[in-house]
Amino acid sequence: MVPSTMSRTVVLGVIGSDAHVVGITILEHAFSAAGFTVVNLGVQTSKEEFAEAAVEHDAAAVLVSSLYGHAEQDCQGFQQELEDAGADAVTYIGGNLAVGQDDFEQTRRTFRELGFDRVFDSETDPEEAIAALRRDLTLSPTESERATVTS
Ligand code: B12
Repeated sequence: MVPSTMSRTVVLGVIGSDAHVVGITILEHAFSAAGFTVVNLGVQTSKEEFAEAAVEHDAAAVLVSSLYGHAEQDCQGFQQELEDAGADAVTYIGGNLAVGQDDFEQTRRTFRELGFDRVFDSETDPEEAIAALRRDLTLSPTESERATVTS
């Protein structure tokens, strides 16, 4: 979904009972340095908290992180939650999204079916996600970002 406003706010958090904090800390710094306003909800964030924050901050994007292998269960109904709250945001998910993650294309399909606009693996450079978001929000990419989007 492409948001109607030109907000540059992104809501970021780790979903479910997951306590891995390092990845979102890096993402917070990278998106802030790229000119986005980042609302970092931290670890162990519920679907409801993502939805409430997206509405409260008029977020252009919601970035969900999951490392511990339970993302598929944690994200059931995620898009519905955002919709019910009235959020209008691009949604990305990234991290270690499945146990083992042998076939990432299958993992990507699973999360696309759950409604996420883009799905990133744990090897993703934050710059790639930033370049993708600039494209999705039709913000001008920097020169070095132009060729980096593969997700
Ligand atoms: C440190 C660590 C821990 C620490 C976490 C400390 C903390 N508070 O952060 C502790 C010891 C607590 C821990 C616990 C557990 N862990 Co742990 N942990 C790790 C470890 C070694 C490093 C994670 C890390 O910090 N990486 C560094 C950061 C920079 O990278 P990152 O997190 O991957 O994030 C980057 C990318 O993934 C990506 N990214 C992440 N999210 C998003 C989102 C978007 C939108 C985008 C675009 C990109 C993106 O960008 C980030 C920045 O570059 C990994 C193994 C590994 N090498 O990844 C296992 C790992 C994640 N843990 C794992 C497991 C299983 C657990 C436990 C369940 C173990 C247990 N049985 O108790 C528990 C879960 C506890 C909980 N409730 O969360 C597994 C997950 C397996 C899976 N998914 O298949 C891993 C992969 C280890 C393994 N090989 O088995 N863990």
